[in-house]
Amino acid sequence: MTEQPSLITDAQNTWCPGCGNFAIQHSLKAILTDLQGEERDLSNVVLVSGIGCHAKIADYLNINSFYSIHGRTLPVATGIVLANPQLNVICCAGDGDMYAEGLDHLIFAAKRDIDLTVVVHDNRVYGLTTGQYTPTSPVGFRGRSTPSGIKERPINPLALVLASGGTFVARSYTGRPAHLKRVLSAALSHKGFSFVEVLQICATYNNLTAFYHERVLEVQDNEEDLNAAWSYVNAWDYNTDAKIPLGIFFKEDLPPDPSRSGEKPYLGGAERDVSSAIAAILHDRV
Ligand SMILES: Cc1ncc(C[n+]2csc(CCOP(=O)(O)OP(=O)(O)O)c2C)c(N)n1
Ligand code: SF4
Ligand SMILES: [Mg+2]
Repeated sequence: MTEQPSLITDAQNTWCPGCGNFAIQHSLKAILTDLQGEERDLSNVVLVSGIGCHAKIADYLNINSFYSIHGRTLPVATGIVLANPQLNVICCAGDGDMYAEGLDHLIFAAKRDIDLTVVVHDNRVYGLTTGQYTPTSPVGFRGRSTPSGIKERPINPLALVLASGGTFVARSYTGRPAHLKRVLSAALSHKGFSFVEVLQICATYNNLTAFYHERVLEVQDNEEDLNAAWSYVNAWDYNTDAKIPLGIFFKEDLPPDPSRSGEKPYLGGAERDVSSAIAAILHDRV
């Protein structure tokens, strides 16, 4: 076997001890190591990160990466997929990143079944900016900007993605590394839009380790049964004390279309006419 470069860079790691980002980094590294073992060309893998603690993964994993801006992983990743459909694109985004600033992009990427993988590091807090609430923080969450506790109810991101037409919808947890690796690996193999919500421990501003350990429950994977998918997704609303299912809740392989033969629908054929592609996307949005 050819000698492969290390998958971890020399950059100094500044995540706090106990941070769940380490588990996501190690799971991705383990998957990439397996790919190296199969002599797969990792130059076809691109990681796009947002801004936040999670985003430093782009500095720490030694693969092609694009450190984007807050809430804009998906526009960048979509552009990369359109420009070169052969690439395997992974978006590592924060919950603030994806569910607040970037929410509309998530809905449209799912709707369009863009062929990429979204991994949300959902620590249910703005970690980098020292502990403000996010769309998935529970009622009563006390953060730096809300010392009396928030009154808003959280959103359920899995329900949102399922309703938007996501063809691979899953949840895992940084406290279950084997499960995390399996689910991320399945997401990366999916042809189409794959979405993995990862419940991630923030050791400093929102340490929910005990809460999750008591409640998470690995369930059987479900493929095309939409009713089963809805019952998994609705079992926990990000606010109650219910059991929290982990697993692949929905997977559907859409019939072959141009995007699955190496040509993306917006490119309108074999020619990669980027200006027509952009015009087509804009037309679709208005
Ligand atoms: C458009 C924009 N708004 C706000 C910020 C400031 N900002 C940087 S990181 C961050 C929070 C990140 O939270 P999250 O996405 O949950 O990532 P985490 O740090 O928790 O991994 C904010 C609000 C910014 N950089 N850009
Ligand atoms: S603040 Fe939280 S999310 Fe950020 S590095 Fe520390 S433990 Fe991790
Ligand atoms: Mg966060």
